[in-house]
Amino acid sequence: MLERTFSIIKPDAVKRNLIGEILSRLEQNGLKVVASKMVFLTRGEAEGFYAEHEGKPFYETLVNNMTAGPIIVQVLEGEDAIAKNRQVMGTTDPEKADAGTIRKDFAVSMQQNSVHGSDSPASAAREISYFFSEIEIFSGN
Ligand code: RTP
Ligand code: MG
Repeated sequence: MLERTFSIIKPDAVKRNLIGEILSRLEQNGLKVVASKMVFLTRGEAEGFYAEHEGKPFYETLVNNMTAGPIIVQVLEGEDAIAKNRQVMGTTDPEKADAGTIRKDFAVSMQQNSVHGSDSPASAAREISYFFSEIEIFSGN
């Protein structure tokens, strides 16, 4: 099924000049960028984006890391884009990630794990609309 997912290239990756490397992995796996911009999240924006994790032990560090520098937010489109993106990303903990995944090859740690990807159709819809309006998304381009 042709699907959209939401993706972030996180501050640790932007800082280390890895935008192109990461985009290549996504594109080579059939994910197409249909919306993209660079933003620098405020604390409030990062807290709102990660509201589902509020109260968890890693929440503060997560918000700190996500506001440590600019990020690329993007909408990816493709066949089974949500699952495909998470497969290309690899598991949250880079040490446990499969060989050839973005996190295995580029992540620094579980907290600085280079990318984000929506985990369900409902999160994809919420996360896309957190950053983009429909007229900024060029589906099927
Ligand atoms: P993401 O949302 O970033 O795509 O990653 P995910 O689904 O693999 O992980 P999730 O459980 O949604 O957690 C969001 C981000 O919080 C950090 N985290 N740290 N135990 C920990 O130290 C821990 N657990 C999660 C990670 O940076 C993760 O990407
Ligand atoms: Mg998640």
